[in-house]
Amino acid sequence: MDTGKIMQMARLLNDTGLYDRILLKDARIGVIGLGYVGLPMAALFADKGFNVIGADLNPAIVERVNIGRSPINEVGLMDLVRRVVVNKKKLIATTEGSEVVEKSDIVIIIVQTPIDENKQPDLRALEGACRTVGQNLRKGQLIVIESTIPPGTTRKMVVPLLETESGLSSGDDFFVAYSPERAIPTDTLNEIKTNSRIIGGITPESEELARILYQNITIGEVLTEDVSVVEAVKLMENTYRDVNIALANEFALLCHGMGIDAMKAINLANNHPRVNVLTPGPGVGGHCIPKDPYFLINEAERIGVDLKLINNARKLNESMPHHVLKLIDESLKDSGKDLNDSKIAVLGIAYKGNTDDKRDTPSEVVIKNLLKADINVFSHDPFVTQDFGGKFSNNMEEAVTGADCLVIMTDHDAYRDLDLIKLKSIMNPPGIIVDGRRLLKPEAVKEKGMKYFGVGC
Ligand code: SAJ
Repeated sequence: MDTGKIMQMARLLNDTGLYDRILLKDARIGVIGLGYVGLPMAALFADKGFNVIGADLNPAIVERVNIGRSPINEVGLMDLVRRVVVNKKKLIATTEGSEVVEKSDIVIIIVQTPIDENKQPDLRALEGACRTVGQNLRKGQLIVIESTIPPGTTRKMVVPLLETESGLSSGDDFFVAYSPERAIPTDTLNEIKTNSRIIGGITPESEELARILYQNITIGEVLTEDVSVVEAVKLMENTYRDVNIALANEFALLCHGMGIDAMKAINLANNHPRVNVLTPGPGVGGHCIPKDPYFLINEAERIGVDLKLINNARKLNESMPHHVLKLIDESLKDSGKDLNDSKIAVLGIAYKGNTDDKRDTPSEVVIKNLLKADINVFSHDPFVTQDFGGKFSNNMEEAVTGADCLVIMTDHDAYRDLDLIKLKSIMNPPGIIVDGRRLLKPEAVKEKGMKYFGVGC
């Protein structure tokens, strides 16, 4: 370690004591935002022995956490929350962000950063959290942002807000770091614990404090870089996924036209050691991938760079629910049926398999468009409790009985092994299936005398 670094460390130890307190698990951690990643992360720190206080504006979430229950369906989270709240008494929740800042040495902000109807970043939740933190900030605290943010936000928005509201100076009086969450919903706990973590501090001290903090909850590498680079890394990761899915979707549209099975082709292509094409589907949903590329697109427009590939990938993925609508119409016409007189059963409301999250789900576009055209829509999902205006049921048989067309929108495990004989007996003949997720084998469906239409075949 060079002399400068040693002096910085010495300053940390002397001035704040925070370094030691993190190592001793004596630092108190506050988490603002108890959502899909905020709660799992808060619970993991609590499980490691830290006293954690979390804030969420939603009183229902706070109430549920405080009785030791998880408000979301995520593998292992219910048990973990019960353990840290009820048994270990290491995690409590409140609706007051100010209380979190007052009672903590470290505050992690992990709130939603959506886009608005014009696809511009909507940073109101982050701004509100930064103001609350700033107004209650004390010398020596470490503030970490985990939300996905547009390039430059830490230096241009977060730090100035914290300084203005507190009257303190970052670097001299308090520490700021950016470390985006990188865990995939449905495997969140495991990925927080094992994925490598990237950290950018606005000073070397901030970076070092954040580094030793996160080493407590991950066995993955903890990598550090300039804060602006780290902001760009997170956006690159999700944009890469969006573009890769768009490639799969475009190929699927081509294969559909050519009468070739895109899944067979992609699976074989992925056999090549340097190819990893993702899976085509009915669209890209969730809170992250459909909006993160727009953070890049907006910044590119501002500085006059034309992002052709990223823009077109987004448009293509946004068009996929409309391709499903086209498949529904085509499949009914093929059997001499009229969409207007048909009953459509949509299987899957969540944006992807085995989650209860329906934010930005492609099913919303499909269901709302069918309803707008006055079509009779029934829907089912094992995890959610309502859809977007159709007749929803948690009982699949109820949703599917009498349907002319069954549309698979979500890759829930529960839909992988559908009983085709049963389906045929309760659907209107011939029993049309539009498989947006390619969960069923076309040959198996056709063998039963039913009709199969899938994305990419
Ligand atoms: N999808 C496809 N085909 C695929 C994979 C996904 O159509 O081959 C669809 C899904 O069905 C879903 C959407 O894309 O509708 C997004 O799902 P996802 O599983 O790709 O991603 P998320 O949004 O659940 O989580 C992503 C992850 N990012 C990456 O893997 C690069 C996660 O690690 C991030 O933490 C998360 O975004 C986030 O919060 O940013």
